[in-house]
Amino acid sequence: MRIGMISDLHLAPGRDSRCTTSPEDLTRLIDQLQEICDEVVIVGDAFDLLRARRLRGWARALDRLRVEQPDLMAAISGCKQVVGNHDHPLCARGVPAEVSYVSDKFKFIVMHGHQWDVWLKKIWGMEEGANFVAGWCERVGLGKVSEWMGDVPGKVQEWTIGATESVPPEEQSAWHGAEQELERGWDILAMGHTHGLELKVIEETGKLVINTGSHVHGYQDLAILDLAQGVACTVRDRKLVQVSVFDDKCGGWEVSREDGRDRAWCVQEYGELLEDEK
Ligand SMILES: [Mn+2]
Repeated sequence: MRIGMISDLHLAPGRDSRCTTSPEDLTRLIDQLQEICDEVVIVGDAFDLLRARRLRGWARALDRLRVEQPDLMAAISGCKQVVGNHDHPLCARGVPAEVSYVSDKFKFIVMHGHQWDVWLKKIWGMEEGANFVAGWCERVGLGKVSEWMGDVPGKVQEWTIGATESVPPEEQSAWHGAEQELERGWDILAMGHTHGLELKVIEETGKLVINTGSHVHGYQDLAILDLAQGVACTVRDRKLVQVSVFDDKCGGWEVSREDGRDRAWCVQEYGELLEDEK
């Protein structure tokens, strides 16, 4: 089974959308992923529902999006989806917090990753309220304020718990959370949320974490996992970035060398997506 993944599109109606990939490009990308993969999963934050013009106006925002971007919304509805922190109202419409796949070799779980957020964001109503205010700051030209608000949870974490590494506190808690989740019996975990695009092998266990990137910083990110082949890869702007392969001998994942055969395999299999590699 082959699973394609994208995350953190942060789509909203009109000018409120933070998605930097055009609706046409995004629709095409999802359609191509559907062709190549058995399933496509949106790993959370497909929509920016907490920044609607009215507090809790998410249902209306979705209705507007459906009118504005019918093709894109149809493509999205053909995908599996897990909720993120910015579209968790979708729980009410049956979108799950996680999906999992079990093959002969691997147990694989997909979740957005906000589950491991710093404590400030977990206070009831805090994130919803803060995003509502941040959304309006951006609309009235106070983008700097909303940026500053976004930095607060990490800073508070730093002040109260102390920074131990050079890694930003929010990223640190995401990686830590992912490792802990893997210890519950999963072999592979995919997450979004940090907006980083990365394949990371946990040194001690050889387990794999796939971070699926975003579509809000001008990049078009995605990841593909082939469970039968034991090959994972990340793609940015239609160029292959990292490839990781499962080594049967040592029973763990490893990140493939630049000139590895596995890269050639990916280029051959995913050619449709990797226009620039040809
Ligand atoms: Mn998120």
